[in-house]
Amino acid sequence: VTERIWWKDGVVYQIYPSSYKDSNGDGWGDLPGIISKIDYIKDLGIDIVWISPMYDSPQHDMGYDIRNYEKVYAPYGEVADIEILVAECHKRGMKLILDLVVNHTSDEHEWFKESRSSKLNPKRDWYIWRPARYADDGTRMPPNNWLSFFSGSTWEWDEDTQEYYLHLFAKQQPDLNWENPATRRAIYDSAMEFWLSKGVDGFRVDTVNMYSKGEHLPDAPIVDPAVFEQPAHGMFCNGPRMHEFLREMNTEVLNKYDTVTVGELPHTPSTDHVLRYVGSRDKQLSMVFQFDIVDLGMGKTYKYEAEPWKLSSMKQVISKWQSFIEGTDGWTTAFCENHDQGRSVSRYTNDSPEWREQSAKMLALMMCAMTGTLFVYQGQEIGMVNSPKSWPISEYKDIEALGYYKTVSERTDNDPEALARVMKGIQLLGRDHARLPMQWDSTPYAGFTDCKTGAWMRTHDLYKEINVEKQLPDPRSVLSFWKKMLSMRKQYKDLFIHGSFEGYDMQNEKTFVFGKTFGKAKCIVALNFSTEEQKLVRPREVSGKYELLVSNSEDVDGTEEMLRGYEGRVYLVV
Ligand code: TEU
Repeated sequence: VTERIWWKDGVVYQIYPSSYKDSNGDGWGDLPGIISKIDYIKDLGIDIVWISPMYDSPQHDMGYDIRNYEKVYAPYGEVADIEILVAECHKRGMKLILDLVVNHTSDEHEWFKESRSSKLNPKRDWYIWRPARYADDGTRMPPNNWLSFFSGSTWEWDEDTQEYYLHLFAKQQPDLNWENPATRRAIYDSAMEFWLSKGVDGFRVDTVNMYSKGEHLPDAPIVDPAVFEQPAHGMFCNGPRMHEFLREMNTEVLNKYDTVTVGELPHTPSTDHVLRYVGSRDKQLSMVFQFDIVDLGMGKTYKYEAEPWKLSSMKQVISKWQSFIEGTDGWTTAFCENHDQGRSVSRYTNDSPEWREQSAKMLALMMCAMTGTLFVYQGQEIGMVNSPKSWPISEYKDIEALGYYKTVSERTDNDPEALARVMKGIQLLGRDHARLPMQWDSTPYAGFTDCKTGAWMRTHDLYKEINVEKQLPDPRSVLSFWKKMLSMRKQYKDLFIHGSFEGYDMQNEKTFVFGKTFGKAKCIVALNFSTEEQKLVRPREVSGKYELLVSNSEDVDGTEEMLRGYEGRVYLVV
């Protein structure tokens, strides 16, 4: 019997603070803006609110570069606003979790300023410093060939102290040295205890498997002889002391509170390895995000060199990460959007005007039938779609996409074909798509802000068609469908949240049919991932009478042999 814990049955709603709601007209979202929407969130059927980094930051990576863990970024508000938000959530029976970003800080954090000030500074060892290597001709080279997530070397030269420091992400995001116990203590106190003592209910843990890098930091294997820096995930993910650090984090901090943790676990394909993080007896993390589903269609070596993906691959990865906890004491997550991804309707289905609502509802139906804790990203509940293809690169703001675009333009001497290819990748996979202002209504800037000069990020051209105000009263809207599905997920929580998953007809590239079973209860979920009608093939393995529980098409009674374009149905098998 699976343990019933609040964070297992709860639905999480992720808020990106810069883009949710601006309350003071400066063009940036803020905490009072979020507080003003708390009843909207509750009414949607949400149990846990997760806010992406709202800490003081120079915003090179939208707050994932933290200058001070104990301060709120001034345009977002102040610490007291988080206390109000906690209280408002708790009053409504909801929980609040924050983002814990402790693989790195901003280079403007006091700790780093001290660390870089001198080799003799007591905090020198709080970050990862290494001497240069020298080529035969005397050229100075970084300590290894690792490629940063945001292009270029992971090493930045410090002229004053004549050493390099490590940054897996931007050069403004130096990596903390977790080998040093004093660093870990400071992280626990400043980034965690400070907020938990204010009533926060846990954390989404950023890049949780990168803290332990080992001592040696060897070169990554050469994959592209033409370039020096190489993708090197295998060299720094899941390092030797990772599990020890997480156990310590629980003993030292988390166990004192009733918390949840959800860790980001990129580049960890082995189910056995993931289980080591999420088994409940060996307490490390409550659950993790495993990224196979959102990696579909990304270039294998360079993300924005997009590749076609197949429905059979999606089925395979969903099936893998739905099933791996069976018979164990571990737990899993279900998600298909976050602030680092293109919108699911545009990536997995069809965002053309005639199909986008139908396919948004189908994805809602699919997600709500999945085992694990469900995560919904702001705007997903109204079927927001990727930025228009007509937008030039100058509308994009994300350090990752712009970094890659610049690398390719330099490397190819602005070859139009290469740049067009990258642009296509960004139009599909860019992180900015999820960061556009939330579309509240059809007033200027989608009701996100009343700033005369607009929002910090351009509002989607389609905000008059896709917005909350329009969808709220409409029983046929994407939003109403999400609400219905979220309440159905609660009603059938055994099957949907805790059931065991089985995929059928796995090679079919048009339809996705899976079953969920819990004790004697069983349901079949059938989804059509195409615009044409597809035959609903009932799995031979399943016997019993099919009773239609829900469809995203209005006038369907369940006896129809054919699934309509982007139709999804759930049948109870009795
Ligand atoms: O992302 C970490 C991560 O694993 C990256 O691979 C990320 O998924 C990648 O940029 C997508 O191509 C987290 C945050 O979610 C992201 O917003 C931050 O930029 C990053 O950490 C650094 O803190």
